[in-house]
Amino acid sequence: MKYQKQEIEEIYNLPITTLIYRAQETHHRHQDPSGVQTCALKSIKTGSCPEDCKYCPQSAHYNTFVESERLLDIESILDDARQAAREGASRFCMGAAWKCVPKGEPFEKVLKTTSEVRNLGMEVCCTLGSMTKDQASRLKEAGCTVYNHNLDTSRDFYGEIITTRSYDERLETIQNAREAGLEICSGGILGMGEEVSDRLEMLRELANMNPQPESVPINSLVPVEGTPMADNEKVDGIEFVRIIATTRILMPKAMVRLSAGRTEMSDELQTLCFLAGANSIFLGDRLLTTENPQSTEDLALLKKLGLHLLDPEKARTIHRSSDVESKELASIEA
Ligand code: SAM
Ligand code: DTB
Ligand code: SF4
Repeated sequence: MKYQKQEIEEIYNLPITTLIYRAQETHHRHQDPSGVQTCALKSIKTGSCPEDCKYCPQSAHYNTFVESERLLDIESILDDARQAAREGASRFCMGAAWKCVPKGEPFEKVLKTTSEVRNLGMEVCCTLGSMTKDQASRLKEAGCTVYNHNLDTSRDFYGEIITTRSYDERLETIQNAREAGLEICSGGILGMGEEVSDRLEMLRELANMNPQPESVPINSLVPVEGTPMADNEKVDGIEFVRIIATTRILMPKAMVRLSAGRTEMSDELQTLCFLAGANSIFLGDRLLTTENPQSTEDLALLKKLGLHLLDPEKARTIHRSSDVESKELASIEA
């Protein structure tokens, strides 16, 4: 059974009390409700990206503060991974500003880095652009757990923000990762000028995947000077919370990640997001190129809320199993 547009709209538009109640019910049934997954991010190859994603400071099409850097050495990435593990991160996510995963030496280096990070005991996530099934299999063999590749928005709105890569190419990379046995991390960005209906359409695409993505990052646009989205208006906080709750209800077993944009959110808004079913954050003072809250502040907030850090194994056993029955569960809960 696939989700239809109308039923998703009905969930999203519920009175907020009922919406959050339903999201909490789902959250308590399928997740450790007091656990929060913490992921660290590292840009291993920065800037000069040939893609024209209008939100992105790393695109070569726009003149931004980002200084390009070649693929980093394994040792310097490992230093950051060790630091992330010490700070309490359960997953280390490596991002590269590539159109697609390269062949030859750079890819061999990524594979070696992946194995070494895995040996530190953290889950490894990679986000390296488009990827063939063969490359996906090699990443999996090297110890990569998850591949992040976002849909970003609805199919209709997508053409307004990216022209150099198609929506179908994105779906193909996700499929390649899935067939190679990698878990899928896929979500999007709010605040790019899209309508609420585009956000819901993106959630429909994600929720109708079988199996559903194991992680769904919901980013709030970080407007960066020099990109065409530098002056975009901030997303309404309540609309953001509604999307988090809808994501939780539609994808009960996924880790719903409160991703970019948290530096602009109050503790209270983030708390509302946790109440609405978010259970994962990026930990560390930097995302890829932009700022994230200090980890000390984040850990203090989690402590104040009585939430604990999920260890990697626990997070995995909870969200790992097949999602075929998710829709049935969502209907039962209605
Ligand atoms: N190049 C790879 C790709 O596009 O898949 C991996 C890195 S890319 C930076 C990963 C994701 O970061 C994008 O898909 C987008 O959702 C998010 N992102 C990039 N710039 C952002 C911004 N300014 N605000 C919020 N999210 C952003
Ligand atoms: C995701 O959805 N958000 C992260 C991660 N996946 C790779 C990236 C956010 C990037 C924000 C802009 C920057 O720091 O460059
Ligand atoms: Fe390149 Fe990824 Fe940024 Fe798009 S989002 S410009 S693909 S780094």
